[in-house]
Amino acid sequence: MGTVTHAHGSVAVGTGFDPESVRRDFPILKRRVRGNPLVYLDNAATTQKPQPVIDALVQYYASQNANVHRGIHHLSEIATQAYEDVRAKVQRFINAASVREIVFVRGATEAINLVASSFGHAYLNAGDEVVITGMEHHSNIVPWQLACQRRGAHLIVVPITDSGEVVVEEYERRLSPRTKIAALTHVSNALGTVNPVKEMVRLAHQKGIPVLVDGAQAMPHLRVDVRELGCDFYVFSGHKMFGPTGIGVLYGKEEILSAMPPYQGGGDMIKSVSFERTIYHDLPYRFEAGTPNIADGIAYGAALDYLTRLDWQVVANYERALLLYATNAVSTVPGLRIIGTATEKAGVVSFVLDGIHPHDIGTILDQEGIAIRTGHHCAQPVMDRFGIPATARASFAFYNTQEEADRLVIGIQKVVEVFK
Ligand code: 7TS
Repeated sequence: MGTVTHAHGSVAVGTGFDPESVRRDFPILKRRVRGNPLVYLDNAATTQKPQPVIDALVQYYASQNANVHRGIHHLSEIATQAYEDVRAKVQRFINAASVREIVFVRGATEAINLVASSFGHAYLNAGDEVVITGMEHHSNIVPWQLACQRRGAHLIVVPITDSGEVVVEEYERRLSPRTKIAALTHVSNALGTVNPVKEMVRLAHQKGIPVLVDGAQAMPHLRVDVRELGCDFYVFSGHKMFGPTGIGVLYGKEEILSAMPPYQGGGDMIKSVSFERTIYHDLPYRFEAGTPNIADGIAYGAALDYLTRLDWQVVANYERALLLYATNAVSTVPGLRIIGTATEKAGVVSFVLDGIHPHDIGTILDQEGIAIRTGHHCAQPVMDRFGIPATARASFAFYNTQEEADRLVIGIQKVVEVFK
């Protein structure tokens, strides 16, 4: 015990990325948990925040706070400008065609609910179908179930393989003349699988079917170009990409968004209101009723700036090498089985240990200061598919290190020892 028996190779040196160069930007990574240096491997749940994001939040409240889109006073102008600047940053970050295509929401969950509700209301009818995959997060299942129930439509699920992949032909076969939309995760939070969404979008479009891509787990790991993917909607959460909680994005092609009815009614989403008739605002404001999350939106801009400053190719190579290293390292533990062995993966090592409940793994690792998530990861159908109630999931970000992967392995070895 206490040693890592697999062969060492330096992940950082091999890729030219020094995680220490970013770790110092994330104050929380310096803290100790239960007497040990924190090993934060729950990045798929939420990522940690770099100092510029924290500073932006404080600065906003200390010197800029005002409501947006309404005041003619100085502070309101500053806040509005700062908030709208972030919309333009998001547009550039994902290469959207226009700021009108960037709708601010609370997160991926709200974005999907918005589309399921509004698009569903406009286009779903009795007998229609919505196609999803067998590896969706509950956020990309339940809103569609609700929409289908309301409209008498059906949810069609593309099965996944033992390695946790979608067979593209199986997907294609389920796209029918009744399919009104396909909603697909880019990266699975429970398995780490990266889906070939560009090809899946192309196949759907061949049949005239629009596609929503759930990018919640892709944005922290991949550089996404929505126009290259060609998808109609792309959704993500700021807090999973080093920004604050409570802010996220719905990207939607202007053509399709402008034909959708409002989701919520209220201030800011209208041009004029009378008791007889309300004229809705232009995009994107039509989908942003009420005072938005101004502070977190502005701080999210600092997260985008931070990510923009990184050499993404170098970071991606490092993350890939670290994931491979961690996968090989944990695989050396006797009785450990990895759930999700797709060829293309990002960020996630999900596993089970013979005869040991994942919650016990998580509890013992926590004693060592190692934070992982255990449970069904809001993807219960994935657990059912693999015939297990839960997994232990270590999820990585670019600030994680080879040493942390080693500590994870030592921790898991300890778990095995305890349960011997
Ligand atoms: N879609 C995917 C693929 C996700 O992984 C998550 C959150 C969501 C949508 C919802 O994001 P939210 O920000 O609106 O909550 N996934 C996880 C997870 O894996 N552990 O905690 C939350």
